[in-house]
Amino acid sequence: MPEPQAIVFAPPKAPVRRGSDPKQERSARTRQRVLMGAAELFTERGFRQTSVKDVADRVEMTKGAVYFHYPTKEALAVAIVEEHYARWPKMLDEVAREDLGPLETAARMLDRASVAFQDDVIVQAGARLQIERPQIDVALPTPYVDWVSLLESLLTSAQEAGEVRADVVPGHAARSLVSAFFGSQHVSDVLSGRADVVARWRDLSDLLFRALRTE
Ligand code: LUB
Repeated sequence: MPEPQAIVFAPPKAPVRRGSDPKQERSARTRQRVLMGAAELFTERGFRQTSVKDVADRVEMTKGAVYFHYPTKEALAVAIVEEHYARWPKMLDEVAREDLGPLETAARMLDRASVAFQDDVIVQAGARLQIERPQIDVALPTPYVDWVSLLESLLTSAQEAGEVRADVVPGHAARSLVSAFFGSQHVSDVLSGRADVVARWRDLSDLLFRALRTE
């Protein structure tokens, strides 16, 4: 597959080198446990309806232990949104190894994203926190733009390879795919708690990619 013009997701962060220090490993595990507990609560109740005490109770720790790892509730939100975004370059690395064409890579990435929205509480919480951005007094990364850039890059490569209709504007089509995906997963969340998010995205994806492909 021709390399996408630019891998626009930030490169995946190097995995934390697990030193032999058991204390450091225990602290990392505790930090992750707190993050997952907060992600569950942010997904279930939202940022404003979740207190640090709620997080401490969910993970059966003291508030002090939570504050040791995350000094504020906003710091928890930032960490979760960053973890949400960190999922995508890792996913792209895995999908790129399947050596699909650029158009199939785009489709596969979105399919995999729908599975992440079904199963991954960090992705679910990241999406809800981004919707609640106006209520969170901390700078959060701008959503959607990295996905639009990646899909534009893949659709441009696909068009150059003759896989996408010549009259398609890759940047516009990329924005439409991200908007369609976000809407599809949101409707599934509201109507079914995302129980049907993968199937419903597949329906919409089939329609959209059929419209993009050259005959
Ligand atoms: C994804 C959201 C929600 C885009 O990573 C992101 O930019 C996203 C931000 O909350 O959906 C999925 C194509």
